[in-house]
Order: sequence, then structure tokens, then C-alpha cells
Amino acid sequence: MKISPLQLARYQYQPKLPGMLRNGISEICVKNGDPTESVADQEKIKALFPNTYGKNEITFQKGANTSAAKKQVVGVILSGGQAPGGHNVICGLYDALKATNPENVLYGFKGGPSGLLEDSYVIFEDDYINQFRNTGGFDIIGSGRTKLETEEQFAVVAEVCKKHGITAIVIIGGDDSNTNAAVLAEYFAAHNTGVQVIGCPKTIDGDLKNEDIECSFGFDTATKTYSEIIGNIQRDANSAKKYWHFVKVMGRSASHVALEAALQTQPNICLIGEEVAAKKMSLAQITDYIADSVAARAAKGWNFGVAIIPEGIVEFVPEFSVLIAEINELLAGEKADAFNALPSWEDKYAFIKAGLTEASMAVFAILPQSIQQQLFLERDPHGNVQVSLIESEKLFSAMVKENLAARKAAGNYKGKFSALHHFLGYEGRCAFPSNFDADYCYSLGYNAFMLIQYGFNGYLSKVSNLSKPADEWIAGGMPITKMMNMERRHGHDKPVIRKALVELDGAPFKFFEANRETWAVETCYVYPGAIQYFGPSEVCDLTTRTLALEKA
Ligand code: FBP
Repeated sequence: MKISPLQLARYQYQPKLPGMLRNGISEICVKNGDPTESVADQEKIKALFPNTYGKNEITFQKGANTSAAKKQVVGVILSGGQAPGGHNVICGLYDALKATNPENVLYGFKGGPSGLLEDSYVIFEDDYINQFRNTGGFDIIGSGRTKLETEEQFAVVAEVCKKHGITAIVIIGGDDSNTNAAVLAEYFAAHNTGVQVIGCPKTIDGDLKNEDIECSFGFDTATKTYSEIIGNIQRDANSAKKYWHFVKVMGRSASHVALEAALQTQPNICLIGEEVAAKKMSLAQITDYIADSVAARAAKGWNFGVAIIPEGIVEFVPEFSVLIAEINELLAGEKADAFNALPSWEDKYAFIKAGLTEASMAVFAILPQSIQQQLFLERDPHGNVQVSLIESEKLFSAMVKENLAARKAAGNYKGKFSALHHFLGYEGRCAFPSNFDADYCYSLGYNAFMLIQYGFNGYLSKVSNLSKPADEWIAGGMPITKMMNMERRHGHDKPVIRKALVELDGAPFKFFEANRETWAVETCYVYPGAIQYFGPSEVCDLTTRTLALEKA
């Protein structure tokens, strides 16, 4: 296998641990913090997690290691979408496990949670794991989106653990996967299996965070990668001066990625889904907002610009959500067959018109035909519209084009509008982790093993104080139940980790809000350039603008 020079050089990089974990395994002890409560619905969560609720938060500190010297056999899975740094979580876990006792064993279950259910695994050895140090991707064992949530599945996992003598499972995943980690931990405790469960906070979307978890890993690298590309596009736009670029960026629901990219690059427009929902903005209002910027720049002779569109935007537009719900209803069950049997788009359009309410039809009617057809083509296994597949960057550019044509006809706009489209998502999920993510992930994994070694169950590996240099980071653990509340999911009340959306009164959004009017009209682009792995710390160890503003 040919290895790139960068990959070879990154093998040599030694990730930085929090100062308190740097003294060697024999010098790490536990400092107990306060007992915890869930963020809401305390009585209900307590009743559902009688064995794991209310435990103390803990931090590690320098002192004699007092953990039991039993041999540990640990299993690890990667769950959900790829995020840069996942390999380093496993490397940190492995290094701490082997440093504690060379006889300890680490199993990697393949393909995500299904690997645990199917007992498909590798046993990590130095030669294998060393090929993945400081690299992006999840290819070390693969990932998957199977959900571990039923008692039957838990019983299978318990059997697999028993078969291999596994004493702990580490689940590296997002809010759903860590919710399931908490439920599995409770199951193991209730059934006296003796198996512990530890979670690690992963997702490029940045929506697994709260007062304890400052950020999920992968957000830093993914947003730096997108910002580099957006910066390059801005420079091209400012050079050629003839295109408006509509750039959709990943983030299934929350707009953290879009906001961070905007803070790094200062584009003309960035939509924030949470703001659209709070202000109940309609598609027409959003379109007008973008068209205002296009027109104002055209008046200065600048027929170019850049607009960032978050992937999840349409779900935040109230009238669009209603339209989607009505379409799902319109095509429920066998009605979809009747619809699909109609011979032409005109017939289908008439069927749709007859089935939608007047308000939803008004929304549907203003959509470009390609988007109208997408709404009826792409269905998920439950028959619902797959909102994430809607090309919202094309939706808004088409609507802006029409809006500008109307302005032109009324004599209010004389510019030229030529749009190009981009979707930045998969490009950033497997990038070589930035130094921040390489350090953070390695620390999360190392710390996860310390939590196992000290016997904790149902805890999230927690590394905080992240806006400071790594030697000032604080390592410890927090009961996952602390992050939970009850939410309605698929018709049932369920205990879940609360998803963190962009806070409109938070410092990152406030900074953006205070500057965006200028950015919309002027050309204030910032070109962040590529992630730097070697060089001065102020270039290589930068955290995100989001984290810097939140912690300022
Ligand atoms: P996770 O929440 O599992 O980390 O995944 C997030 C994400 O990258 C979203 O940004 C994106 O919408 C989605 O995964 C894409 O999923 P898939 O990889 O299944 O296409």
C-alpha cells in the first residue's frame, strides 16, 4: 500500500494529553465531584435509570493510582457518521489499556453496533493500530447506523461480552448513540453482567454539546476543511467577479457547521436554521433577504457573492415542514402506488393540488419544478420525504433568480445573476484530524480507559477547558443521564440526550448577527487556507471560532 508523505509524517505526531494525564498511569487518581441530576424530567429519568442515575461527576488528578489491578478486556465500536479523529480515540484507549497492563485486550467490533450483535471483530495489535495513528476516517473498524436499543439486542451484546470475557464497551457516537450507551449501561447494571459502558462524544455536526461537553470531536477539522474550500471559492468569486456561489454545508439538523464556517470566512450570506424557525421566516422572506444582498452588491458593480446554506434549513421553515407533513400523509401506504401509476407530471401535479391544503399548495407552487419532483421521488424506508436530500442550495438560488427577475421588471435591479452550486459534506468527515482533534480524540480515548479502570459505568469521557492549551485541559467523566430529558420520538416518550441547536443568544451567533449586514454588502472575505499540521502553535493549534467566542 502506498502511503502519502503527510500520512507518514503524521505517524510521528505524538498527541498532547491534558496535563493531569501526563504523569504516567500510576500517577492518575480520581477526585469526586458532586452528585448529578438530569437536565430535566428528573423523576422520570431517575425511575428509568435506577442503577446509573445521580452518580457523581469526577475529574482525574495527579496522585497514586488506586484502581483495582484486574485484567481488562475492552470492546470498542464506532457509531454513525464519520468524524475526523475517531482513529485517535481508539489509539488513546489502546495506549492507556496497554500501559496499564500489557495483558489487557482491546476488541474492535466491525461496522458499528451491528458488529457487536454479529460478533464480528478484530483484536488490536501494535502493527495494525499504528497504521491509523493521527489519520482521518473510520476505516480502522468501520462504522454503521444500526441502533442498539432493544432488550433483545442488549441480551445478545451481553452474550458476546460473556463469550470474550469483555469487561467494558466503549461507544464512540453522537447523541443517539450515547443515549443508547446509557440505556445499555443501565441494562448491564440491572442484570449484574459486570460489564461497564463508556461513551465518547462524536459528530461533525457539533450538536452534542452542553455545559459539560464543550464540543464533539470532528467539528474542528470538518469546519476547517469546509472553511478552507469556502475561502478558496470566495477568492475565485472575487477574482472572476461573475458568479454567486450557493454552498450547502453538512449538519443534518443544527446549523453549527454553517455558523462556524461563516465566522471563519465572512461570506455575504449565511442562513441559520434556528433563526429561521424562531422568526418563523417563510421561503419568500428568506429569498428576499438573499436577493437584497445580491441587489445591493450589484448596485456597486459586484455581480458576485457567496451564500452558505445549512443542510437542515428547510426543516426549520415552518410552512415547509407543514408541506412535508402533508406530502407524507398524501402518499401514505397504498396512496403512493396510485400516485406513481399516474402517467405524466401534469397528472401528478393535479393529484397533489387536490390533496394539499391551500396554504401548502401555495408553498409548493413557488418551488422550482426540479425540487417539486424531488419531494415525490426520494422516500425513506418509512415512505417519508428525505428532507436531507433536497437540494436547498439550488432551491434558494432558483427562487432568488425569480425574485431578481421581478425586481428587474419593476426597474429596481440592473445586475447580472449567475449562480453556481456546491455541497460540502463528505469532503470534511474523513480529513486528517487537525492537531486539536488529534489531541482531543486521543485524550478522550485515554481518559475513557481511565474511567473503565476506575470502575465507572454509564459515563461519558469528558475533556474540558478546550479553548486553552492542552496541558490545561481537564479530564474526567460525567454520568450520561445528566444530559438527558424526556422527548416524544416516534409516538413514544423516550429518555434522550438533548440535541444542542444554535443558541440565538449565544456569543457565536451574536457576533455573526452584529457583522452580517456589513458582510452582506461589502466584500469582507477571509481566506483561512488549509489546516496546518506543522508550524507555529498559533497557526496549528487554533480551536474553532465558536469555542473561542463561547469561552471568551
Ligand atoms: P452523525 O450525527 O452520525 O455524526 O452524522 C452526521 C452527518 O455527517 C450529517 O452531517 C449528515 O447529514 C449525515 O451524517 C449523513 O449521513 P450518511 O453518512 O448516512 O449519508
